[in-house]
Amino acid sequence: MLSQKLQDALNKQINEEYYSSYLYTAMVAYMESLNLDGCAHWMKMQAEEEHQHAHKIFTYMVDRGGRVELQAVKAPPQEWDSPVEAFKAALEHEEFMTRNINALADLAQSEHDHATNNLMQWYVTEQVEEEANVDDILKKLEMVGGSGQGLFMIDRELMTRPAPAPLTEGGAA
Ligand code: OFO
Repeated sequence: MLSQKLQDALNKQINEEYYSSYLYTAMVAYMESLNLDGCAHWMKMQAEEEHQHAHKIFTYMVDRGGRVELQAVKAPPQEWDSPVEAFKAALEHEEFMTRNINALADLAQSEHDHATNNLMQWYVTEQVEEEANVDDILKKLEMVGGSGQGLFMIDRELMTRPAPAPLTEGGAA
């Protein structure tokens, strides 16, 4: 059985993952407003992946006999100064999410809840990828000065991001 403290922390993380999905969806709208179809596509795939992240914790809590309690998702920003600034905000957000996951793993370990710790280790690994993916795009955008033909090429490349593969439920990847 999940402790109340862990249950509250997992419910909060579900909310953060839904917020992530909402944030990236706001970035889809922003990129669409600039006619950057590839950037918009990449953000859309990211938003879908975040939805999966929320659902994975949801299913895990149900499996453990916990009670999922959905909270209000706050409104994301709507505008950024440039595509570079949007990807910078995405990277900062992923760093924030990594800190949340690490805190959850610490809590699970302090409670000797091995199953929750196991689930959190999946997210720890996932966060390495999340940060690296955004950082890679950000560096490329900065390399081309965030505009002109370079931006056009990167936008085309981002259009090739595949849809996220379905995750298995619960603790396994
Ligand atoms: Fe769920 O990893 Fe990004 O936020």
